[in-house]
Amino acid sequence: MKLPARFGATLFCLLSAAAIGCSTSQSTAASRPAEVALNLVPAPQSMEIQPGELPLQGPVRLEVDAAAPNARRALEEVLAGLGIATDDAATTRIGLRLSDDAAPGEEGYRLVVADDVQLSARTDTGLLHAVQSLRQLLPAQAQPRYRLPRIVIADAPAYRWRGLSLDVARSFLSVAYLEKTIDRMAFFKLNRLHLHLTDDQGWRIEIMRYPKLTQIGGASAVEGGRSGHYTQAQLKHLVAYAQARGITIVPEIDVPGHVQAALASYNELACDDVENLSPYSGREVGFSVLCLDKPDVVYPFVRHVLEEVMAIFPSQEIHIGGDEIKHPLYADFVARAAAMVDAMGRTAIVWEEGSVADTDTDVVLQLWNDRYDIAAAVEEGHPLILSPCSYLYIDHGNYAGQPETYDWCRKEGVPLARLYAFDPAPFRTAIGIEAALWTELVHTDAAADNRLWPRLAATAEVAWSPAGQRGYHGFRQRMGALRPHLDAMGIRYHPEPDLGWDAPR
Ligand code: TNX
Repeated sequence: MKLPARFGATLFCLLSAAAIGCSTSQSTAASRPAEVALNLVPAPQSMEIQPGELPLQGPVRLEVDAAAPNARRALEEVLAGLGIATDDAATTRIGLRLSDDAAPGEEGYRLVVADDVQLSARTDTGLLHAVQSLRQLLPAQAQPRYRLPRIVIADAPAYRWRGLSLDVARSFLSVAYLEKTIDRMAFFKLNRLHLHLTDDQGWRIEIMRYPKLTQIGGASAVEGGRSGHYTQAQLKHLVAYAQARGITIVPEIDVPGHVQAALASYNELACDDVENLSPYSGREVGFSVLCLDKPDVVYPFVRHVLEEVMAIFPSQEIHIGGDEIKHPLYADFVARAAAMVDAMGRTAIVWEEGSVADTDTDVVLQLWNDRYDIAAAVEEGHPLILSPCSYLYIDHGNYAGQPETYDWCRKEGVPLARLYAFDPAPFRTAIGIEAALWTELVHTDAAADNRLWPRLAATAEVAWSPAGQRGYHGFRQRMGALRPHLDAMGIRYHPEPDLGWDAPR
């Protein structure tokens, strides 16, 4: 994606200069008062700053396309939060318009601030992203009056998959915490929440046909972590909550390994010679497996579970795990499970190890190990979700030696600058990236916030903004300036020195 030449000066300004007082050939720093903010994360594809501002005083008139209910609700929330009233007789207009213009794609949008504010997109989701940009152009807290920069933004994501993977199996996270996380992800235009719902230490999704999975498997957790499970009604609620914010929840049922919680619940899923059938709360992985020598037991189980999963989650992609298991029948299992997903009209995602299986080339592989050889799978055309651990495993420290973090993949941890430096471009078949928060060592909401933020904002920019439009220098300034928004959302972020957040406010 190439930036039109006329946006060059603006782009330089956006990425390199101090965000406040940013100037172009058409508007000077002197003419731009300090309270007009221009700090967008992720950086938009293109942006043209016009001279002057649009003052927002008193109520505004909303003109909203009836087919954009989610964007409307998001806009109304933003305005209500800032104390901006709406009134059909007001002179300043904010328009939310669906257009047939194919250019912005499924998620793209245009935001024009002139004598009024016009947001347009092809879809409600595109308009949701436009509302988030507008929100970032406004202050986080109510003020006596507002000013918007006159601006033309034409924006669309570089990648269609911009995700967070959350491990709720090792240590449970409440529905309320997931809702908050969805709201915060939406602010940065992230669009996939992958829930790792099952593992050795816990089974977190209610399956009607196998109630013991949550009665027994839901009662355990990693040592020091939280147990629990989600009912199907709660998960349906979360799916709708996320959907209304432009986010798809992607469920993961991790098979055939990482299944001790399932074996402890239904012993017949284990091979007959397996003696250890107790719930597990350790941290070691790679010891449990569904008995692949009992296909008549294992495959109906997997199918029944997947049927219930698919009735809850409309996501086209369904994750079936497949990590860290060595077994002569492993490749055969992955091929059969992926085919099962396909027969149900969905597409399987498998951790990278699954590339050894003979599957359709539309099966998505999730890359996590920096040294894993994925070349053959790329050659075959398998789409990739990129989560290389030395960049995107945010269970690793915000800094080297951070307490309660892993460092097995990178002993220096995964500081913000490191994550930001990840370049997806060399992976020809990548559909996007996903940061992963494993929770062996993350047992509270505060710890989760600390590991997620601000690194998820960097994840969002790497996935959304084309390489030419992003740079760590500008990101630091823009992100640093968005701190009041993070505070307003109640995020207990890591006090990142690169953003100046270690200094007291
Ligand atoms: C590897 S990545 C795992 C997880 C652990 C994580 C800890 C992957 C597919 N498996 O089971 O939680 O490392 O960093």
